[in-house]
Amino acid sequence: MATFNQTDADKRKQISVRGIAQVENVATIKNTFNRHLHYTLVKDRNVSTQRDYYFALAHTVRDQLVGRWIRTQQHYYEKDPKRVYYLSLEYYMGRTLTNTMVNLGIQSECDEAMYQLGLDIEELEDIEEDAGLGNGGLGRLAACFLDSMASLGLAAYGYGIRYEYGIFNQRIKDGQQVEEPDDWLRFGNAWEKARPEYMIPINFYGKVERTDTGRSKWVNTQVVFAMPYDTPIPGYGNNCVNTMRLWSAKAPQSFHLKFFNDGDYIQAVCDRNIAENISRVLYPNDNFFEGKELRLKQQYFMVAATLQDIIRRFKSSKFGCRDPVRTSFDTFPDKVAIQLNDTHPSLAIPELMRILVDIEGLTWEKAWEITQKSCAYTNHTLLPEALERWPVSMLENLLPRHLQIIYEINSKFMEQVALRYPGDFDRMGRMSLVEETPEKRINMAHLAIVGSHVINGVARIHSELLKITVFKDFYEMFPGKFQNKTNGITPRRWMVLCNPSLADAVCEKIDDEFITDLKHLRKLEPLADDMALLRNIQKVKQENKMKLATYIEKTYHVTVDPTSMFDVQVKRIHEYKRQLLNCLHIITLYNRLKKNPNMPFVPRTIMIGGKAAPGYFIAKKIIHLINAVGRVINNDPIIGKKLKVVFLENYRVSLAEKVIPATDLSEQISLAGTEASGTGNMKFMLNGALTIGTLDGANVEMKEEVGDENIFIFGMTVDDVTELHKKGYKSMDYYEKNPELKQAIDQIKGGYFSPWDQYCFKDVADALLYHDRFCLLADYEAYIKCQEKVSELYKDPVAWSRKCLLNIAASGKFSSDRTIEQYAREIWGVEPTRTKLPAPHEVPIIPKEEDKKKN
Ligand code: D6G
Repeated sequence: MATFNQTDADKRKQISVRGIAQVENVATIKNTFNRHLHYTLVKDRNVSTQRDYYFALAHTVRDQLVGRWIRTQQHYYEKDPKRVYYLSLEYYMGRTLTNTMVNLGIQSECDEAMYQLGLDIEELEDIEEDAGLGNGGLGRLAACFLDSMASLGLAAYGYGIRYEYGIFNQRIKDGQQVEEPDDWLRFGNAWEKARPEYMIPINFYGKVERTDTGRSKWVNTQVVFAMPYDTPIPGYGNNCVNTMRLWSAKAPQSFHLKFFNDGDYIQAVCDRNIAENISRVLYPNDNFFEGKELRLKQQYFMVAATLQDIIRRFKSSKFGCRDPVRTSFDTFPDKVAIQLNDTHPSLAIPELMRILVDIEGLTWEKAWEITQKSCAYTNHTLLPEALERWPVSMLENLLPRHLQIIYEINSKFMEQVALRYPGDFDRMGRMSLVEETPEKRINMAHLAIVGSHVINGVARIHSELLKITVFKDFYEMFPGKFQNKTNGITPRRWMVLCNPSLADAVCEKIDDEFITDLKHLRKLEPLADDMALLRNIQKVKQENKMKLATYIEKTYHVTVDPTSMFDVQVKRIHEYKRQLLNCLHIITLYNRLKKNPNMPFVPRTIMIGGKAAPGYFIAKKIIHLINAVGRVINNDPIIGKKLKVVFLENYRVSLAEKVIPATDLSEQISLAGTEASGTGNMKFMLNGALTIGTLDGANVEMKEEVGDENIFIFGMTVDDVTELHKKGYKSMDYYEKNPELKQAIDQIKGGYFSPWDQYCFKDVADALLYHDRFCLLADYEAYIKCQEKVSELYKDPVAWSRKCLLNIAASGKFSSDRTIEQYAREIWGVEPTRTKLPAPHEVPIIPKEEDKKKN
């Protein structure tokens, strides 16, 4: 139990962001908390655990959401605005408690209430399991977008899957990754509301028949039910609460009826699991396509349930049609925008066609116009191994009617291509939705492009590359369809929540407008020489570093020096992200120190964290190598405190919230042209870290915003990479020319870091020497030199923190509010209202009948 100490007193002084706790509200929160402990948790304080307290607080905070949630939905029903539907197979939400308190503006009240009850709110917050329903950037982006859509007052919905197991927990055993199941629902989930009354049937398998009227009918299907679970998504300070609706698979009563009838009751009940496996587990791949049938089932399951729900809401909405029930689909694209987060939900296109043509009886042409106008597709990667191509045989078996529809879409599209480019059969082959070799497959990106009115990339360089590489032919044919929407992050979670002291320091100088309009951070720019502000920013960083150092000591039993430079690379482990390049730098520093122990050296703590897909052999080897290198360096008395290497086990949203505010140097070192945007880069910038990076993804725009002199850019550009490949890239040449590089690779290859097995990392070294797909060796020298400049600057704390401040000041563009405003205006055709709804205790939203009469 917490006692009052100096830190608590300090926290209480920080009132600019958190506000001043109202005495009446604190009393109400305490009462509600005690009521939930008693009635919901059925505990008294003699037997309550910290987890019970967490749940009591979660329910107390949730109570504050309910009225706002219902009223927001009533408001949408009354006003009937165009609805925005974000379809995503991933939502990497992390924790909900603190975010809800921040967005409702009740953090100081809850703080005070817990304090008065003798509880430490931070300890309770740390008990919440992350909702890890995503792999990395793509899933976290969806989560940031939900926050922004609610904060901008858009009538928006996130639709996805309620995976029973999210992204695995990563344990490091003997330096290697071991995956453990993420049983995140084990203790229950205070934030979701199951809605069994709205279950929806979903069909699989079966065959297609023709009816007398010439319509197609999908028959003899196997049915699985989709059960919705709703999670509230509160906007920041506007009393809007949107819905994230996640579907869970439920076997129908009749599942395997044959077995029931045959008397094998037990087997029949056990087999219900087969149907319910659809929503069991998140596929743990980032930027990689794994063509498994269960994954295809997940995609269709999500899309089919969602579209039924969208159409149900469209038909029952108030305006747009004279009939009490909307019967015409003409207004559908004016009332519905469907955003596809990558191709994962691209079956929405044939599914919407099936519903409109086979069920609603529209003509193909009308249905196609509606589908195209309603759908838009976001591309997230250029890596060929990530592009989804489903085998035709698999679609034919699981979704026979959809395959027919895809063929029909393709044949009409090929006619269009032939008309536009007569005789250009190569082009037709390249643009076809159907790939013929080596196996017949459907190219889902082509389907998504053809079925959408807008296609967007996620950073300027990425959107430009799409137009001249993978989607070149499509861009030539439909130049007007291609847009850019540079990614963003929500400043609520990524500053106010994770770095409240920094938010306070900023507030003190420029007020709190930046929280809802991040461009206001520019007002800090003229204060770059305000020594008091610089000192304050330094102090905040130092405190965050000390806090992280304590966490690292406690969690990994590694002692780090909080005055050393915290150099951090956290993201999924992938060859293109080049964690190995970072590793080569570490080894180089180590070798230099060993050779010359008394050389002047800027101490560094280098932290690397991230999960590898369980089936990604080299990525797992890279984790092993980082840990092996760390073991040698951290235990070498000659190195001492100068250099430490920490692998941050089980990197996830809640760990990011601890690490990012404590970082000095952010590593964004992917090969130019491979990282579509990155969003981690933006989080670090917003929290006052300096970036070392390549001209890749959003780094390009970060450089533009902050100025060349305030970011460490190194290495090849996209054009340099193209040139190099044209010339014929041989990594061996670089190895032979650079003695430090040669030494590092020889050590990896020869077992220097793996005394237990000389050949342990031979594969890794050979990959670099013989198939260095991401040109690490070509960028090595530039990277090392750039790192030297970083160290040089770190010696001058004032110059360093001045640049930190300028980075914070220039990070406004990277708010997901800006991104969402652009999606809203330029793709969805809706105006972000930023309306503030009245709070439940204020006037009613819907006038009661008698009030209406009075007016
Ligand atoms: C609110 C008000 C109610 C409306 C409902 C819509 O509860 O009148 O019917 O929202 O819910 P959805 O149809 O948007 O799921």
